[in-house]
Amino acid sequence: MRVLLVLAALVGAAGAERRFRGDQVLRITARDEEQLALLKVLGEQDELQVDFWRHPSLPHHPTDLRVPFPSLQAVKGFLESHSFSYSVMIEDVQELLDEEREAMVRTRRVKRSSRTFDFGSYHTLDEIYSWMDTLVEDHPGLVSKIQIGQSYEGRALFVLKFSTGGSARPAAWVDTGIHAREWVTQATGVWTANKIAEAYGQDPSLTAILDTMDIFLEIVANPDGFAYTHSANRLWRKTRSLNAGSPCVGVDPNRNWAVGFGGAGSSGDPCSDTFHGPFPHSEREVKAIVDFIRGHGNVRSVISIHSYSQMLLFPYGYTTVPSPDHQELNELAKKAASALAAVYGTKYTFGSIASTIYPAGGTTVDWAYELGVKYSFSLELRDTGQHGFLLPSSQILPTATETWPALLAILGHGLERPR
Ligand code: 0X9
Ligand code: ZN
Repeated sequence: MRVLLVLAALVGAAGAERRFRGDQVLRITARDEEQLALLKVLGEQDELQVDFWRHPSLPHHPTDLRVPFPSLQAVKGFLESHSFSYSVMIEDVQELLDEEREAMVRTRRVKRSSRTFDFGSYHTLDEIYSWMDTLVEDHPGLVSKIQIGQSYEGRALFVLKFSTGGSARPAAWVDTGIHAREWVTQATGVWTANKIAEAYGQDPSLTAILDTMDIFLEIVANPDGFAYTHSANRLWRKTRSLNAGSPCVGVDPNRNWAVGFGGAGSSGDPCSDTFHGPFPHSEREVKAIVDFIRGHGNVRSVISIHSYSQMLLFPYGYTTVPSPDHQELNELAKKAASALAAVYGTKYTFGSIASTIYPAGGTTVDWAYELGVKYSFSLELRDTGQHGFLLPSSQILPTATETWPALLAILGHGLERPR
């Protein structure tokens, strides 16, 4: 009975929430450039309202596309008439959303006190922000919270600082959740923050890292978008800034950086999910990170965490030309990916962004690399598309656990080498 009441209250409160009943995610494989071009055209048909979960890249690489129920017939007809090969990855998006919501309701019911936190379930922004305070209280000599700015809608942009002292130490920057809907990343950020706090003095590699450098971790890099995924549209990706002259909201915070801005894989259309924004660093959420990293002056590695696809990526994203450090970054990525695979056998591919996933101008890691942060990496966490952005919460702990040794490999490497 109580479960029913809680559910009814939630459904009632979520009156404005967007539903995805009957929407499907299709996996499409283009066999040549001509078919790739057709997929891009499909994405530009405003009336179809399709949503790329994985953008078209190269022939024989998969493209994942969420198709709203009312557009299914038209899209499938289009694919069949051009003899594409495709399969249905997710039969009904709403079913996964319902399961996710029920799991969150169940966790709330068993939650015993404000000091217990379930790392294996998804949480709201308020829950994450208040958990951050308890982490700081529990580890006062190691963890502090700083505010690096404010979001478009006025939310605080909080960063956890892990430091064992010293002055002007080199640092590592890690962000999760810059794309709002990539929920396993914020959850991994929370788990990782807790792990850092608990592993110091216990785990020799983390201890060596923190004895020499500080770690800055921004768990919810896009709080407006994240709040919106909870209240209105679970599949929201962008920021929530208003666009002058357009009814469409938001900028893609992973196309808004100054390097390769406006180039390949980004869009000038405010209605697009890859809209680069009116000018570089137009988004407060992006500008805050830019100012912080520049102001710090001694950031050695940047790790920007996304989902999904199981990839470990490095510059460049804006061009397929290899970066001057390609060889070293590739070696390090290989080492990190095998450390990750050693935990549960999860396979990650690695390489430059442009040649591994697809060209993308204006991304975080290209900007950081061009600033002089040699060890700039981006992860795409689980899975490879079975659930995509709607990864069941039962996979949070294994995802975070296997990612940890990969993070240590990258952070430890940055440590050993002079700039
Ligand atoms: O399109 C993107 O921004 C990334 N894929 S995602 O599904 N997370 O949106 C790919 C771009 C390069 N990857 C990263 N920088 N992580
Ligand atoms: Zn992303």
